[in-house]
Amino acid sequence: MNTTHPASPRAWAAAGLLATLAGLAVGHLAAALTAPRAAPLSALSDAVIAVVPLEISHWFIELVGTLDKPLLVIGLAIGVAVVGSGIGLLWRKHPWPARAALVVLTAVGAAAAATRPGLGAAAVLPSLLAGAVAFAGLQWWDHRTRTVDAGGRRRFLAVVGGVGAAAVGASWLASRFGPAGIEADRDSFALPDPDVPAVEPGPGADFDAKGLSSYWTPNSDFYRIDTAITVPRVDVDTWSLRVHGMVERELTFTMDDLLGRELIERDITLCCVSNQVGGDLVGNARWLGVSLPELLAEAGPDPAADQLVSRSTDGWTAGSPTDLVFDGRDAMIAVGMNGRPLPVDHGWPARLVIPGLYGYVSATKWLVELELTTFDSYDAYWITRGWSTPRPIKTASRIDTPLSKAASGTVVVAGVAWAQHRGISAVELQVDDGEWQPCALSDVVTGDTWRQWLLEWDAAPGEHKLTVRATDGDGNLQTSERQGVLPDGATGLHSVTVKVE
Ligand SMILES: Nc1nc2c(c(=O)[nH]1)N[C@H]1C(S)=C(S)[C@@H](COP(=O)(O)O)O[C@H]1N2
Ligand SMILES: [Mo]
Repeated sequence: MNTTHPASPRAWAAAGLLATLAGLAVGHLAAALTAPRAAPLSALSDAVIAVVPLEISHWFIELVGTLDKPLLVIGLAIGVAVVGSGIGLLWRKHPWPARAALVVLTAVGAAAAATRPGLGAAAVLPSLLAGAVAFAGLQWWDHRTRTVDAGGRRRFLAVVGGVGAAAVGASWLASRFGPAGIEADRDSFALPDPDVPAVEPGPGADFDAKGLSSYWTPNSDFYRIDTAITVPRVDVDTWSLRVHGMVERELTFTMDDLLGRELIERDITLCCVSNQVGGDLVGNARWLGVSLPELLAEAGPDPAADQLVSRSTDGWTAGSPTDLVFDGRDAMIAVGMNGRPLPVDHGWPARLVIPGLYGYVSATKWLVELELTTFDSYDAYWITRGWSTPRPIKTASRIDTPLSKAASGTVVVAGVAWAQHRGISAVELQVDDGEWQPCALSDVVTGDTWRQWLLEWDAAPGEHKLTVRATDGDGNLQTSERQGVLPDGATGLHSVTVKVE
């Protein structure tokens, strides 16, 4: 049978879809081998985050929470797939406009990638490759459908589908074992011993109660918050940290430079300004790194510089008050977290940790620059998006256990409380409308970490409401007034309703 069957519109749309998906897969593979953030969908998502109006992003995050990024990527993938099908459909009758549309789609991806901070002009390559594969695929389909029998369509399906599937598999392998896969570097990184070890908190730092957060949050459980669609992959061998701005002399440090300095180790609790009352965007880790004020001092900071802007390799910035950086607290550039090199998700190879400030104004991951400037002359990432300039962390307390059910009799009620750098001096629990009862507090040695609290409650059957409140190290009681997370952190008391049987 060698007659020509003109392909149906549906077949053209399917061909467009398949060619586009194969293109995306090949583009993804090219990025996985070079710069993962340059993958077409990753770069597009990043670009959308950068340009979308504030109101829309707030509304979206409010609606879907931390699903925001996966949903954005999936939404864009569907969008590109729909456009690809449309191009296939258009090509059937109008091949030239369809070709032009494909070029435009390719250019959008390339432009998104090229304009991502920290990526160079070579970042256009994955998108160009994706476009070329889609183009070649549709061109071939066009040729087949116009000249040969239906068997040719099956071959198209097998070849283009096969190219796409092979690229997906190869990307997966490349992301783990390929040249841009930095996990091996990180895993083989020999973390030195500290010159100044953290003070051991002793056995009294952890009540070790069932359901209670441990004093140290394991790296695998540590909350992660950042704007990165694809986590930056930094090559530690070429990494450097530049100190510039209002300084007497610009300085640049390599990883060897950092490791050659005095290494300090500190327990510091990190928390996110967008943590809801009772939420889990908080964790305590043992950080290893170098003193931030000592390193900055070598550059000779201008006393008029009231803001330290720290910049990530992906362009994200935080602005911290220099008076806090230099007031003697353990502000540090960390390279180790809980005895391991910094996990990639938590900023490998180096990040900032400043006790007493929320993450968005202090805890820059994938750190590459420190710039001394003023608050008047520069607004950092979240400040331009409606969040407050740095304010102290709000005193907070959380019930970890029980959360919903308990057996009558003695019930261990326990949780954590934090007010970094001021410390926690008391925690009280209220059962229903009863008196506030003082809770036992775990032993900690600095005000920079959270403290566990615990109360043995004689629980009678029925439904009971438990409410917790803390007092910080300055003697100020946690406020019961409810406030949302914007612009400077939520307030209010955490309550749980427990069914006692
Ligand atoms: N490069 C970069 N660093 C960043 C962020 C970011 O989006 N990009 N988010 C900050 C915020 S808002 C918080 S709360 C902390 C969270 O650190 P973690 O993910 O290690 O817990 O990282 C901070 N550092
Ligand atoms: Mo945050």
